[in-house]
Amino acid sequence: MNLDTQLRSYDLWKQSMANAIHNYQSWLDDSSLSETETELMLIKNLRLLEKDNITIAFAAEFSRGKTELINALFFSSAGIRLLPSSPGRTTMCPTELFYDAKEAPYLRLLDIETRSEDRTIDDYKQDAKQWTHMELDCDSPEQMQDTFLELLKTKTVSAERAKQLGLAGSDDDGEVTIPYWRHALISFPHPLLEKGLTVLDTPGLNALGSEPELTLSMLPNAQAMIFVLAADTDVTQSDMTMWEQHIQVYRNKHPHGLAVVLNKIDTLNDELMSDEEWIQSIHKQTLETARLLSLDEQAIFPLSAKQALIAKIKKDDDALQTSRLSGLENFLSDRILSSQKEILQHKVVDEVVENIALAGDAINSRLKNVVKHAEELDGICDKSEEATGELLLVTRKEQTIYNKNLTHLKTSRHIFYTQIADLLEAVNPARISDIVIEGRNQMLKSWTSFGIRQGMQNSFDGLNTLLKETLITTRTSTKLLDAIYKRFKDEHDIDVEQPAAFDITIYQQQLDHLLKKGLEFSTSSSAAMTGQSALAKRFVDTIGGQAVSIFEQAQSDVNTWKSTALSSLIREVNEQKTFMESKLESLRNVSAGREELDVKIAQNKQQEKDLQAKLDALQTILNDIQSPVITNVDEGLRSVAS
Ligand SMILES: Nc1nc2c(ncn2[C@@H]2O[C@H](COP(=O)(O)OP(=O)(O)OP(=O)(O)O)[C@@H](O)[C@H]2O)c(=O)[nH]1
Ligand SMILES: [Mg+2]
Repeated sequence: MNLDTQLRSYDLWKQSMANAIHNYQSWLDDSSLSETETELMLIKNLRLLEKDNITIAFAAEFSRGKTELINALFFSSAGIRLLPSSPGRTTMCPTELFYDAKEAPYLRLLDIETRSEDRTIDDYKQDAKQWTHMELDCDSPEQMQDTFLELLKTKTVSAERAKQLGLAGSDDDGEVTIPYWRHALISFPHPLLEKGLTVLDTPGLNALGSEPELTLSMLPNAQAMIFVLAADTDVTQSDMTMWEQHIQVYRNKHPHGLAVVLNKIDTLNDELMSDEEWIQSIHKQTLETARLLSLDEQAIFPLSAKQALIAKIKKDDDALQTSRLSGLENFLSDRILSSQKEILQHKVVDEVVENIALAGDAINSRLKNVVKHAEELDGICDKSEEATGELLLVTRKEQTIYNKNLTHLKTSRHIFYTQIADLLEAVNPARISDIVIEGRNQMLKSWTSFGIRQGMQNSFDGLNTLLKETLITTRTSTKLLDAIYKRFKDEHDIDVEQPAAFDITIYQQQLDHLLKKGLEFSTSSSAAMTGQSALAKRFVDTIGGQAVSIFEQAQSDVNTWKSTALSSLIREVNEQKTFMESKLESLRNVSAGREELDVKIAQNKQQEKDLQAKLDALQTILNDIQSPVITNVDEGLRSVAS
């Protein structure tokens, strides 16, 4: 399947999962089992599905053909070379291509001067007014082509100013050429972009070193990275630097997300060569590239982006085949989409399925009660009035004990909430911000890359100590919960699943990972950073911002724990309470006469049937979520449309 078909089927998969979640919401309402926490969790997951997008990033030294490859892969239908690609340095700023349904197609540009401000690019993205906005006329490829020339714009400034902006300039007092724009956003109604694909084009090594956000957040978060080398230059020293400093880090994080392209294989051919000789020379260079990067030969995609673009525009299938673009296309569709599916599976499906299991438990236990009561009612049929009276008495006694445990549950919940309040204070992002800012100020004082590393290490030690403090509170709370659950299980046979406790190790790992990334970056860019306070400052801010968001996540997880830790037990206990009351009522009625008893028995039968039907419906929803059936993409598209 090609990338287009795969993306469409991926989109259908997400839609059918969203449908199943909607069905589950209605089911919960019908079963009087909906709760705020569950409702919020489902809404969160629906949003994840809606917002999910796939980013494919292109990184390489300048002039390797990244932009040409993007044109060939995605934009040949325009019939022209849509994004500017030319010899020498071409793309001057990182460029994101995506589709924004809320507005007419546009190119938005962020001024390079914003680098002297403290705000991150992500922050600027929330504020459209800060960008220079240009409309794109999709009916006129020429107009778009013209507009995109902005991506190449540069300007001349003093070396001093370049330094202030954190851009590496020459050391003398002369003038330097710097990019005019810092970042570009292109919204364009292309079928793949409409399905949630984002393409990230980057300029060469210089830009990576000078825009920490690109290196530390945009590239690492991409689902696929395409590293481009060119056959006409072989693998140069700066290609190797890029590989070692940036691409390998990515590969460690996403072992299946990286593709290495050996572009411009057409340049290995000349008119005097036979096809066989040309194939041999491509093979030889592919092997050599694989050896230099210590990769398998299969991990390298030799191709010609230029030939592919021309062949696609001219609709020349033979030439397209010769360009070997399809190998890369297949890689993107197979690997990337399936690994993204796995991630969503993990994030959305697992959580919803776990919740469905809890709901199933609740209905099963209702069913168990109803069946038990049916037996009791049957038993009463043969019993004397005296025996019925006795049963009434026993049930009343049970009720008293039950109510006592209920009071106990309420007190325990109160204690648990107090402990949670402590925990929330310990991971309070505002407090973390203070630590991060303090660390940052310390680092600002000692502006050597050693100072930065030292300062970063100290701040992270501080953050880790905070996390360790939470460990004791978490343990005490878990013990308390265990005791409560055990009590209701032993004394009242209420056996509900206890939700997973807050686990701090996840955040410890994330902090460690962040620190490692930060240290790696500061080592690789130390030359660029020394004396460049603007760059160093932004780097520290990027790292600090990510540390704060780790704690934000921790806080939100503690809150989830707070609301889920006892909720299913309380729900179950309340159900039991209602059931006990209705049992008492039936017993009282039964003492009044035989007819009443028959009515009760019939009602009970009906209840049993209803509950069974609910369980069946739930099973269908579960199947739909776990393995939505999308047999044929086109059929699926039709059925979704209807
Ligand atoms: N012969 C040949 N030339 C190519 C091929 N792919 C790209 N080129 C040319 O190489 C030059 C550089 O291509 P770009 O796409 O601008 O390279 P880039 O990696 O985007 O470069 P920067 O934007 O500067 O980072 C252009 O003149 C392209 O036409 C190819 O497969 N074969
Ligand atoms: Mg380019």
